[in-house]
Amino acid sequence: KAFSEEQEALVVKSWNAMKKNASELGLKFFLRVFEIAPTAKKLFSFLKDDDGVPLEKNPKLKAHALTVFAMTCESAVNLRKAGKVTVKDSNFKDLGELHFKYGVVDEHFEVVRFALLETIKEAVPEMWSSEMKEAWKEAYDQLVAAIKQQMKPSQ
Ligand code: HEM
Ligand code: ISQ
Repeated sequence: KAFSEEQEALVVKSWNAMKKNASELGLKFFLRVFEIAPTAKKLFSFLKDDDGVPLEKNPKLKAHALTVFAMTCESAVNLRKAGKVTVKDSNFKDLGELHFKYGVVDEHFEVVRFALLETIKEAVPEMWSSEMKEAWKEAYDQLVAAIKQQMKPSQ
């Protein structure tokens, strides 16, 4: 099924509303991921190195988490416009290779998807609906498919 204009609007609308609390949002997203999968913390170089620093004081953490939100929103826009997602983005040419190198596996993508959806639900409860959930889920799944495609360049 195609990604509709309405679905794009739901994603863009909620992301615009969430952006106002961007730093809180980024921290919550990360904390949610580690609540479900504590061992995932070890994957992030900027978290495993400085053990003493509390998560909320880590300068890299929020920016990284927000990138995932922004890219998923961008994915929704591309899905509607072009019917597909491409991660040829200049900054992160090889997102697939990078995640493979850091030891990210299939289960991690499911944990992050769950955490992403829960974080949105808590950030904009007044907007939240099953349609909104489905739109974000689809945008995320398609983005992940594009990243995974890069993880297996031979296929
Ligand atoms: C790095 C996006 C899923 C773990 C990155 C970076 C981006 C990104 C843009 C590079 C950031 C930078 O170097 O500035 C995404 C997107 C995802 C996704 C869009 C899904 C749609 C995941 C998942 C995991 C994960 C499921 C596993 C829990 C990591 C790790 C790094 C990374 C470990 C390297 C961090 C470091 O520099 O130490 N991700 N990611 N990512 N991501 Fe993801
Ligand atoms: C995946 N990749 C990079 C940063 C992230 C932050 C929070 C959750 C998932 C992430």
